[in-house]
Amino acid sequence: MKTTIIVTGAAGFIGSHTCDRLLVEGHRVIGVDDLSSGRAANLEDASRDPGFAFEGFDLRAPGRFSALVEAARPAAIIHLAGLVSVQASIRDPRLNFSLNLELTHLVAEAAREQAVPRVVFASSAAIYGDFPHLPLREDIAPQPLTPYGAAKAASEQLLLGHARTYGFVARCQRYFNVFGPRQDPASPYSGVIAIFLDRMQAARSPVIYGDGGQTRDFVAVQDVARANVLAATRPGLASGVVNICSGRSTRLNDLAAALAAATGFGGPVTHAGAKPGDIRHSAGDPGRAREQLGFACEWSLADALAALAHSTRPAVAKS
Ligand code: UD2
Repeated sequence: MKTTIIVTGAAGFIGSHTCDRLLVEGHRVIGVDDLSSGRAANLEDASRDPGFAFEGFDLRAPGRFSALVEAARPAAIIHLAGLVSVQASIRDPRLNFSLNLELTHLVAEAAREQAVPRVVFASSAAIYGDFPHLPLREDIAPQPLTPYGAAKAASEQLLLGHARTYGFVARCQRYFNVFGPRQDPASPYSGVIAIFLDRMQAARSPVIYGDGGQTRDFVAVQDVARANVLAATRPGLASGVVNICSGRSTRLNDLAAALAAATGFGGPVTHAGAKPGDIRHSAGDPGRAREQLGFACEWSLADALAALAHSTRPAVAKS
């Protein structure tokens, strides 16, 4: 059934792909974003679709979000707005509290007041901290190591509690290492794939922190967007928490080699000291998302990297 869905953080990396996917499936989409970190250019495709409307305001503006939800009567809110940088949450825990917990409460309240049937939330593998036994399963008790992870864990509980008390469905999506088109490589804290790709396309050596033996579970943003749409629209879902991951572990050294192959980069890879606090291994168990959402990744890492390298215009070589 085609419905109206509100997406917060619509102009962000995951948000814009989620809007695109909803529109492809024929839903009406209202994207909300204050453009503080999201970019209007990310919504170029969506904006050409008559089913898309954009609302540019800060979710904390008094009464604005609630009024929008009241007018739109959405079948679901997909709440993706937040502070995306783990390092920024350590530098500024107050900002993290406001953007990664207060906003969640505001969205939960709007869902309660306007009887929205479903809320989908952008949670993170960061809630697991450095749990040593892999793959990571959803029933592990959260042990976040940063304000970012703690706010994500608290937001999950806040939403699930509101959902139980007031009778809506809350779906918490624990994203692993998401990558793909529109991920901004400019910040030193952006995803490793965006950074490596940017450097290799400018004929600059990527820098691997540590020995490169650390592993991550990389998931393509197009798959994440599809998982968000399933969480928002699949009939009969109860509240729950799922990993959004591939279930595959990739060593950083292998990632660098695969990206070199995809870009034709022939230069050396540089190594630097390991990042303090860097998690050694991370891999999620994708089983529960398969059971509950009918979700499995469609993109292999190799195909997604090749498509990404192909679609990204090489940057002008930097000195
Ligand atoms: C990811 C998430 C973060 C949080 C965390 C939870 C991203 C971008 N970040 O952090 O939001 O959920 O997981 O555990 O998905 N690296 C290099 N060279 C570089 C950049 C990175 O070697 O130029 C290494 C880095 O030290 C790490 C790996 O690449 O070992 C992945 O780094 P990342 O920043 O992409 O993501 P991660 O796992 O630290």
